Amino acid sequence: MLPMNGAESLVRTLLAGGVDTCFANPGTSEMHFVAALDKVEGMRCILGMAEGVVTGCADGYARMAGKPAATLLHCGPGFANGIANVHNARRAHSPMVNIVGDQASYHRPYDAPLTADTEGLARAASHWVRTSVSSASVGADGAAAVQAANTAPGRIATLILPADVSWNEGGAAAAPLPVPARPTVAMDALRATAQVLRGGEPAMLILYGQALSEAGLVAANRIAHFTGAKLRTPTQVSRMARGRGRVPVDRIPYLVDRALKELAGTRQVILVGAKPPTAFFAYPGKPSLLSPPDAVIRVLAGPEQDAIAALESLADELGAPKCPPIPEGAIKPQVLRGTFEPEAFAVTLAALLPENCIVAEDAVTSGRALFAPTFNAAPMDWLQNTGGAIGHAFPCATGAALACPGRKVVCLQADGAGMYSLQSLWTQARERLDVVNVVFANRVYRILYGELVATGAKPGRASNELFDLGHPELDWVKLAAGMGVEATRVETLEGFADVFASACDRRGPFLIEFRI
Ligand SMILES: Cc1ncc(C[n+]2csc(CCOP(=O)(O)OP(=O)(O)O)c2C)c(N)n1
Repeated sequence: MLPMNGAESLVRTLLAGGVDTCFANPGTSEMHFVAALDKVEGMRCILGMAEGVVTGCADGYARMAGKPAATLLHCGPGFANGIANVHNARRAHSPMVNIVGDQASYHRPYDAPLTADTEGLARAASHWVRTSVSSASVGADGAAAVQAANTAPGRIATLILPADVSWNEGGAAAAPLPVPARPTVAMDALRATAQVLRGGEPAMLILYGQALSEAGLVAANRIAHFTGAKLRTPTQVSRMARGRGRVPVDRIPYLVDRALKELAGTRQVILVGAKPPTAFFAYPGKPSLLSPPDAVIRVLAGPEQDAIAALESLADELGAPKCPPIPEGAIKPQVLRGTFEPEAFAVTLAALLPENCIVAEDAVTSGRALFAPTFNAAPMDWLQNTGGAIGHAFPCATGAALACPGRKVVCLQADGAGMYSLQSLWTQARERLDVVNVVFANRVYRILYGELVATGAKPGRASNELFDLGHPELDWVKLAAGMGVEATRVETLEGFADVFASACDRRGPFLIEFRI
């Protein structure tokens, strides 16, 4: 093989490891990596016009492709700009390989303007961080990064690439490193959980990650049907198989009082890839933990373990029937009329979602009622903002569309949150992605009024100014048009139904501003 520089060895290593998509926003320190992308065939490169778009796309891509994309980011500040959606990806257990170009090693002591504590920033958001020290080792570093990202349950790997390490000759592409299999759940843990369920105390299984795949849900349904245990998801799911024919599992409500009510009386909480049920925030006088203080919390499967096998083995251990009926959701999808109201919108959307679509949702208060009414929608996959850093649905939908070119993507985005990453629309237009974006334009940070009251305060002049998005009004039709995405405004559910149905019938990105 001809001699190659560090950057080329890294691109070849990534490709050998199955990483063939790179979301990027490069700068000078990444020029040799970009030149290597020009030279080596096979890496799909997608420009994101803000780092939060780049990292949010990589998250959406990973959730749907089941493998990492690479990101290409510029120095400490570029990585820092992308951290919020790296954080969301981390909470979703999405695998991700961040390549962060940085100052040449000998240039660092001069403290040039973009010099920053890149490693420190990377460490704050990544499971695995390494700075490559020589061209000869970059290939091996890249292979280790891919291995780390692919290690269950899915990890954030960040490789910092000083410019001279990138451009110096002596690079050697590395073969993929083996990825450890998901550890299985020990028989003792299965038997102990079966014992608890046989005891008949009110139990709740909280399912996350793998457990929310179709196979995981089917196994969980066997257990629930046989023992009477309730099934729930955390408030936000990374990816869940939903719709007709799928096991209808509701989520733990966001509002603490409602969540406490849901979990009241539960004596046994069984975690399957999930964390203990915890409120998003502490509020004066309210508990952090949502399960009753006298409930016992047990782990059936940790996030990195094989949750599907654990659920299946537990169902077998209990002697649960193989194919119990799958419960049906209670609410019938239908197009309703009138102005926006969260539940009526959900019932209407359920009637319209295309078969096998992907829904990316960061709809905040407008999305609170979406789960139960969409149990009887067409079968689809549902992705949510798992880390609570808002501005996630636009880029997540964009990355998901790149991962699954044959599937319609429906993006449900609150307007305030949407302003964090609206540049994703430009990427959707540029890549001609099949995404129908719905923006809930209430022109206010509505949720923050509820949070203000929940913390014991009252709205006043400052809060009204800080939560208002209406002066000037955002015009989403013009914002979308300015980025090459066709858009329409609707003000009623029936108007929405018409436009949404025709947007789903055509290909390419579209945006619907739903005025609330
Ligand atoms: C990165 C980040 N910044 C700020 C917040 C705090 N925050 C949570 S919700 C919200 C406003 C959401 O408003 P909008 O998206 O318009 O939805 P609505 O409440 O109107 O439904 C803000 C600012 C956050 N969660 N994440």
